Amino acid sequence: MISKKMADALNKHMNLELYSAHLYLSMSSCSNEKGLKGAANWFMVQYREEMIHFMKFYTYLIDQGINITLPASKAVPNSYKSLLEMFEKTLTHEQLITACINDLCELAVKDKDHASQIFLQWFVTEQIEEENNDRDLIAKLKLVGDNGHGILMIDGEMAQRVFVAPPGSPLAV
Ligand code: OFO
Repeated sequence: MISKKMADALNKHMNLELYSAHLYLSMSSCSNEKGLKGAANWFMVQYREEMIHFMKFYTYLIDQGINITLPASKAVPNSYKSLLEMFEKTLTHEQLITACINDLCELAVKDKDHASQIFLQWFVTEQIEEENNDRDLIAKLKLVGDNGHGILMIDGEMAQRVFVAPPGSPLAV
């Protein structure tokens, strides 16, 4: 059993994970429009990862006997001037997610809610990787600047990204 305050906070964050999924699906579409098929693949994989994050929160809340609420989704941007801008926005968004996860962890500690503390640990670790991936790509994109050949090389690397569902993760598209 978890407190109402904890359930509400987890439910709110669950919806933010769904927003993340929509944000990256839109970035996939924008990359495609720019002819960057590798980046489109990278963001599609990211979208699928975010759906797993969303489903992890959903399943945890359901397993705790909570009836979840899904408010109307907020519209996501669908226009970016460059791939660098997309990754700068991605890093900023992931830093927000990290801060929210940290707040949830603090609430779980205050509540002496050991189950939620354990549940949230996976996300604490995941956020290190998420931010690090974005920083790496920003650094590479800054190195090549406006050089089309360089951008296409990075796009080629991004085409290699493959979606791998974490073991035991709930079903997601
Ligand atoms: Fe991108 O980690 Fe979930 O939101």
